[in-house]
Parts: sequence; C-alpha cells; structure tokens
Amino acid sequence: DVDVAALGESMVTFLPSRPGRLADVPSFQRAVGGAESNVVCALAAFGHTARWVSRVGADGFGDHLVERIAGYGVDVTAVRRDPGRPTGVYFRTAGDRGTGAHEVAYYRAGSAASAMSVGNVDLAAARAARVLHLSGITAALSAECRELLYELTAPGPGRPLVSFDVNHRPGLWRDGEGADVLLELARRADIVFVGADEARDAWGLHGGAAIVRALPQPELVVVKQGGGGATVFGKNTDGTADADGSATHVRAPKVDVVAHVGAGDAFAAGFLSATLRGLSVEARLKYGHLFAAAALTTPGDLAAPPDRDHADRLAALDDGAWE
Ligand code: KDG
Repeated sequence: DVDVAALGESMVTFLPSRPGRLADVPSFQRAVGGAESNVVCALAAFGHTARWVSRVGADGFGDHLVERIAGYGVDVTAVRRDPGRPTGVYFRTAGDRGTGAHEVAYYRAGSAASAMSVGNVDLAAARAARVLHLSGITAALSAECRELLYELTAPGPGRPLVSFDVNHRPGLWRDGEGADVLLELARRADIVFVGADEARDAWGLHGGAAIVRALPQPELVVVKQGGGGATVFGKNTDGTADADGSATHVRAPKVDVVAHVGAGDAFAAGFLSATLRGLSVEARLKYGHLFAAAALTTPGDLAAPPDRDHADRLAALDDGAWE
C-alpha cells in the first residue's frame, strides 16, 4: 500500500500574467491545479509514497497533467484516459492580496473527470493506501462522481483512513444544493478539514463548537481559521465529540501572502504527513501551517512542500518561538 492515495479531478490551470479583472488580463501561463493532486504532489515531494487516481482526456492537456504530477514522484498508473471527453481547464485572476478574492472561469463541464464513476475508476488503487484523501469538489462534478464518493466512504473491511476536505466551491453547486451532500460525506470521514468560512457559507455554522456538534462522527475535525490558525477537535475519552472534547489550537505563522489558492491543500498535505509519521496533534497542525505557508507564498495552485530538515527544525520549536 502507498501512504496516501487521492482521487479527484485535476485541470490545466491558466494563471494570469498580471493582476486585474479576467476581462483585462492579456495572457496566461499554463500550470497544474486540482485540490486532490495538489495534496499528493506535496506529500510525494516530501518523501511519502503517494498515488493519484483519476480520469483525464486522451489529449495534450491530459498528457501534461499526468507528466507533471508524475514529476513530483506520484504514482499515476491508475489514471485512466477517456478518448471521448476533454481534460478540464480553468482560468483565474491573481486575487486580491487582502481578501484573496479572485475570479474563476471553469471549463470542466463534461470533462473526463466529471464522468468518473464506480464502474470506471480503479477503486482497488484508491483503497490500497494507508490514507485515502477526497474532497467535496468531486461531489459537485456529477451524480456519478457523488456516488463514487459514497462508495469510497462507505464503512466496510479494507477501507483506508478517509481524509475529507470539504472544499466548498459555490461556483460548482446550484444554490444550497451542496450543503447536505458535503455534510454527509464529512460525517463518513475519519479526518475532516473545513474552513470556518466554508462551514458558515455552506452550512450556516458559526465557529468550532457548532461545527463539531454537527460532525460528531469523525475522529478528528480540523477547523481552519486562515491567518488566525487552525484548531483540531478530537473525541472525548468516552468517544463522543463536542466542543468540550479535546481541542488543540496552533497559530499560523505570519507570511507575505502571494496567492491563497492551494493553501488548503498544502495544509492538508502537511497535516497528513505528520499523521502518517505518528506525530502529535499539535505537530500535525504545525506541519499543516508550514506546508500552507509554502503555498501562500507561491502564485500557482500547486506548491512544493518545505524542505524536510527545515520543516522538522521549525516544528520542533515550542509554540511561543514558532510564529
Ligand atoms: O484548492 C485549490 C483548487 O481549488 C484548485 O487547484 C483547482 O481543484 C480545483 C478546483 O476544482 O477548484
């Protein structure tokens, strides 16, 4: 088994040559995006064994994704080609430095990955892992993709530890449609990553206590508060989870943000890396922040992880010295 497998759609991303409205940007540079492949690329580059499971078109953009993701050391042998459907692409603006708000134009409806289903992806490859990482983006792509996530998160023998990043993308859901689906999938996972802003926008839940009350099932719920840090809520000793259960907060280091896109994926990668290494919850949060900092300070979606020795030294510092 590999350390981590991830299943999801990746796209060729077009990054703007300069800030400004999509209407005004004159040219774009090709890069790689895709929340789940971002996570496994960072993990592979950090030294873990990792696999990406997906479908891409039998086209040049599909070749590009597979070659680039493999270049990070990720096993791509379970990625299948669809001669009848294109690889998805998307364009985005650089985003406001203060709020991170950016415009996104997706060209992914009907893509090869949006047609992923229980019958046409390599389920065994997804399951042959210590951790299977999934995200709510997949659930928004099609009814077949949603069924696939329900299948992979169903309890049963041979199920790896399931990590689920809610990744609420309002642009992919019809109004309000995603709320119940995302909540159900999060409840089926072992580790959940959710932004406090996502929980508010998708579920109308304000704050960690309300989130944990709605999500008592997962072993760990990681609530991300952007620059405010992140909190892990674990179970009480009696197995129930609530706001009084064990909660660990670690502040985020201050960084000069270049682009927010991809920071959540990097955070998940850092947290999962430390989880695989059997580190404490506090250390897992620190690695999450260290990986996120690397992504926040690069313009693309997909960021290289921090240098391992350097990250180990920083994570070993105690909290006060750490920021
Ligand atoms: O988390 C970053 C992703 O959102 C980005 O890489 C593109 O996967 C993507 C999506 O669906 O928005």
